[in-house]
Amino acid sequence: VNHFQRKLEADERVLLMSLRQLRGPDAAMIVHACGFDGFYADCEHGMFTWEQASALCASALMAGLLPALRVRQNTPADIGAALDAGAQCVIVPHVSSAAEAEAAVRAAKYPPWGERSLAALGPATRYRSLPAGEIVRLMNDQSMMVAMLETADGVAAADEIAAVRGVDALMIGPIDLSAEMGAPGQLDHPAIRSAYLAACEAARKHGKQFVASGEIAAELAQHGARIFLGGTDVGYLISAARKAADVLRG
Ligand code: 3PY
Ligand code: MG
Repeated sequence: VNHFQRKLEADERVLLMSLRQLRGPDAAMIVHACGFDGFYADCEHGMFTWEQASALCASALMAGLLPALRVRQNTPADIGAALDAGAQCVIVPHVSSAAEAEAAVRAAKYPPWGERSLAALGPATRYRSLPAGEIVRLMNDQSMMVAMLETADGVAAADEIAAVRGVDALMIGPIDLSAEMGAPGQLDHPAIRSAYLAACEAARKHGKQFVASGEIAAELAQHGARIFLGGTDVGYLISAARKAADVLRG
């Protein structure tokens, strides 16, 4: 159990800032200075190379921050690479069934639980030369996995997905969900709201975490969500900079 898992067990909140553009070694310091517990780098839609993602994770681990990476696809190659890069939390997009969640867990856990390939020294173990058995035990215990539900099928299967051993948290992908519904970007749609509430309830019922974001985050906190996703680095930059420009112009 790592520092963040202990926080969650103590019912404390864990705040993650979303990264899209910050890719250098200063990112962890900036995220820390902003008051977040960690970051979530979106490697599905953000243009991070593995080298950049790994440097981000290494600097987060040095700074005592939680490095979370969203992988591009639910494949052993992507999930294994994210964990080898040093991610302590892997966010798997587009999980639509318990079978897909089980496949993600097999990719994320070492045998006998899963099929993750055992690597030698790397950022995930902070380059400590640990006995292989210890690496297996530590990583299987400490790596967290979030299943993103962003299809109607995924939302309908929230209960079975939450029940999968090795799925630590659920999260909604409201943009893809709204697009699938034929209402792209309508994040205040009642069906999106019910998806959040249903997925949060399913997660909590199975003793799992829920990752909350957006306008509904405060309400989800009332329903037991403890991991909170803030906005993106570039979103914060643009909104603050626009305000500053307006002030200067006025
Ligand atoms: C979605 O809303 O579809 C996402 O992937 C959130 O980043
Ligand atoms: Mg999405």
